[in-house]
Amino acid sequence: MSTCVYSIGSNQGDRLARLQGAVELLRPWLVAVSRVYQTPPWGPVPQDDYLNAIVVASDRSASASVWLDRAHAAEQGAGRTREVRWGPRTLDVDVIDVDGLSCEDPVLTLPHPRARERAFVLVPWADVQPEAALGTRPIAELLAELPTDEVAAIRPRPDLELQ
Ligand code: A4P
Ligand code: MG
Repeated sequence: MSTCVYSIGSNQGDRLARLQGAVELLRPWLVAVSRVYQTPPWGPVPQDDYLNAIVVASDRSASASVWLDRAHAAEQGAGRTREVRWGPRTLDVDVIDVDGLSCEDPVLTLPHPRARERAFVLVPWADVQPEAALGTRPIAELLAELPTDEVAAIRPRPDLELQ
């Protein structure tokens, strides 16, 4: 069995519908979906707030590259075009972790190299897998090391729910 943790994010158009579209594409393998959070944009590009969530998926036989293909298929389904790195997007689907594998390949780097410093990944992940680890570090420890204002800025949106 292979288990993949995805971070999904959107800050263009109908953001909740974009996230729901990713959940639909991943539904055959769906294990858990976090709450929806509104998050300030991370990175150097000024842009609107994101909605972010975490999706956990399992498949008897998927390899890590199959999980990446599914991420790209979900992005394409949302009509995503690749423009500015870290810029606004209809849908971003990042592979955060696959079975604790470690891989430096630029096509698929595992675990996701920036996940440990991103409250918008760690906060929703802790919703669904509070005992999870990223590499050798429990995510609860990584979260405790992030600046408290960055963690506090990840706001649950109980009015928005992924089905
Ligand atoms: N790639 C390598 N490893 C991975 C991985 N673990 N998961 C490769 C996904 N992709 C991986 O990604 C560039 C290349 O990375 C791909 O060809 C893939 O093979 P991309 O999606 O084409 O480009 P990108 O998303 O613009 O760049 P990057 O570096 O992936 O950006 P991020 O890290 O995805 O950041 N702020 C908030 N609040 N919420 C967000 O969701 N997202 C971003 C995007 C910026 N700021 C954000 C958010
Ligand atoms: Mg990405």
